[in-house]
Amino acid sequence: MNIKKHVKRGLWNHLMKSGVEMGLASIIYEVGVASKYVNHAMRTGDLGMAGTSNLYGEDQLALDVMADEIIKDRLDHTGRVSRIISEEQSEIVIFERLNRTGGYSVCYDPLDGSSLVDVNLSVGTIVAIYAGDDPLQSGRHQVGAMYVLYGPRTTLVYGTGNGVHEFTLNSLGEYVLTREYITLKARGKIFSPGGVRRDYLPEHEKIVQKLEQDGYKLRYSGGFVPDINQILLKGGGLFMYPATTTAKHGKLRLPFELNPMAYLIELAGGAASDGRRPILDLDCYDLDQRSPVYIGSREEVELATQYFT
Ligand code: AFP
Repeated sequence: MNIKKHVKRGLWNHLMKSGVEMGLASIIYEVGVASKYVNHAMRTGDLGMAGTSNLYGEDQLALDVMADEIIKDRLDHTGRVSRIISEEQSEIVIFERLNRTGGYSVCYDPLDGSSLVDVNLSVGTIVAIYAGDDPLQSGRHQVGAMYVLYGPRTTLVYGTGNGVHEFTLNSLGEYVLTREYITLKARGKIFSPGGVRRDYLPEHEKIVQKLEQDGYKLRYSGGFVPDINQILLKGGGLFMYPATTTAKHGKLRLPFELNPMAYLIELAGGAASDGRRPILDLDCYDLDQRSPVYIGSREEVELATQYFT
C-alpha cells in the first residue's frame, strides 16, 4: 500500500491543499473524528436505548443522543465554535470559552433518520457552518456544509465553496478522497416523493404524476442523507418533501437539514426550492423551522416550481 498516496488523499490534507481556513477546516475534520465513534457504536451494536445500562452499570444513551454528545464535544474541542444548534437540543448552545476570535456557528443533525437504525437502513449526520456567533442565519450565508453517510460504506461529503468532495472511511480509520468536484447533470432519472399521497396538495400531486409519466423511477428510503447522496452520486434526480394538508410547512427542518443540503447541491450545480423561492434565500428564524423542499437537478426543480407560480 502506498502510504504517501493515502496521506495525500486524506481529509485534512485535502482541506489544507484546498486553502480552507484553519478554523473551518478543523470543524469539518473534528466532525469527521466524531463520526468515527458514531460509526463504531452503530456497527458494534453497543448502542442500547436510554434507560438500559451497559457492562459497567452506566446508563446507555440512545445512539442519536450519544452522537449529539460526541459531535458537541468535538466542536467545543476546536476552540473555534461559539454557538451551535442541534436537532437534539431545544435551544441554542453557547460554548463557555467565548473569547474566540473569528469564531463559527454550527447547525447540525447528529443522526438524521435515527429511527432507521433499528431496521438496518442508512442514516446520516448533517452539518451547516456559518461565520460569526449567530447560527440562525439564511442558508445563503453558509461558509461550508457537510454530511456523513453511515451506509454499506461510511462516507463524508463536504463543500466550502470550491467543489463538493467525497471521502470514504477506510479500514485504518482514515477518510480518504474517493470523489472530487462532484457535479449534477441538468436532469436525472429518479425522484423521491415524500409525505403521504392522500395528504398531497394538488400542485404536488401533479408534479408526482408528471415525473411518473416521464418515466422517472421512485427512490425513497426514509433517510434524507442517503436519498440526497443517491441523487448527488447518480448525477441527478429530484428529492421532494412537500407541504401537505396535514403539515403546511412540510417536515424537514431548515437550519440543519435543508440549508446544508441545499448549499451542497447548489455547489454541485443543482438547485433547491421551497416551491417558490430558493431554500438558501429563506429567512431562518427558528430552530424548529420547517419548509417544503424540491432539491436536485436544476431542470427538475424548475419543473416543480412551475406548478406553484
Ligand atoms: P427521523 O429523523 O425522525 O427519522 O426523520 C427523518 C427525516 O427527517 C428525513 O431524514 C427523511 O427524509 C424524512 O424524515 C422521512 O419522513 P417520512 O418518514 O415522513 O417519509
